[in-house]
Amino acid sequence: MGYKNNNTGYLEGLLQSRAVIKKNNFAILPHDGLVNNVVPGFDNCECSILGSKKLGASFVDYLITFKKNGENKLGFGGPDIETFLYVIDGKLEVSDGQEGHVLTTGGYIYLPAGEKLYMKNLQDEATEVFLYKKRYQPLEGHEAYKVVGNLSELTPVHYEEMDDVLLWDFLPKELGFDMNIHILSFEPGASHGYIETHYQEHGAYLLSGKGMYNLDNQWFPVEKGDYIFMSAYVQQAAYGVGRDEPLSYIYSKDCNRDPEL
Ligand code: UGY
Ligand code: MN
Repeated sequence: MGYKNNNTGYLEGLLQSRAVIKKNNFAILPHDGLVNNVVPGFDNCECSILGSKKLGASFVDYLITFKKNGENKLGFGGPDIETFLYVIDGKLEVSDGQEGHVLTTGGYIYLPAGEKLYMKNLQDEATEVFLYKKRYQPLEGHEAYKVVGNLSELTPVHYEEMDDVLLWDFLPKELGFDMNIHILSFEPGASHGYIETHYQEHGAYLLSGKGMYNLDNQWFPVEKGDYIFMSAYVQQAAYGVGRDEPLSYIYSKDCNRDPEL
């Protein structure tokens, strides 16, 4: 059920949800519970706000569906806001106001603070994207810059020497960047090597498969379409448990900065 599946109206059974919300700790937002939000600038779009300050995140994540003629002509971002967009499915024109790029499924763009992101659906069918924004933390002597590409052009590495876990990094490993976006992919049966506890936060959108996710030392079933917020220090690890496709998710992680006092 849920508006994202065009499956609204009364259920046969009782209302129920897998959502778990522990503000400032972790949250699981299943696809079925997402609602449509009006976000100024997004025309002919369905917008679901995922991680945000109200959940305890220092960034905002969105799932945006650009319908036919869906666009953002106002520009997304601002003077000190960096942005990242990943095309989950579809075809989209993106621009920094100077130069346009056509992104197809797997396409992505990062714009540094001060550059606004303009978007336009290029097909009659819907285009679905994962969108991110964060206040940029500058570092003297270093700068971030525009990055555009497609997942298919990136070479993954085996995550922490595990054959059946792949990791893709989307942004350069340079000090100008205060965050990175990654995809982690676990073959069925694969897992993290240990339960992580770290300073950095994550917002993760599950692109495929099924898994069991440990958050704050409790295990939860998760699947494609779920969103997970992991705050600083929360215990986190996953097993891929699907039968036929890997558990994979796109996620953000802050980096390259000394914590403030
Ligand atoms: O990069 C990470 O911290 C990543 N391994 N975390 C996670 O998957 N929850
Ligand atoms: Mn982590």
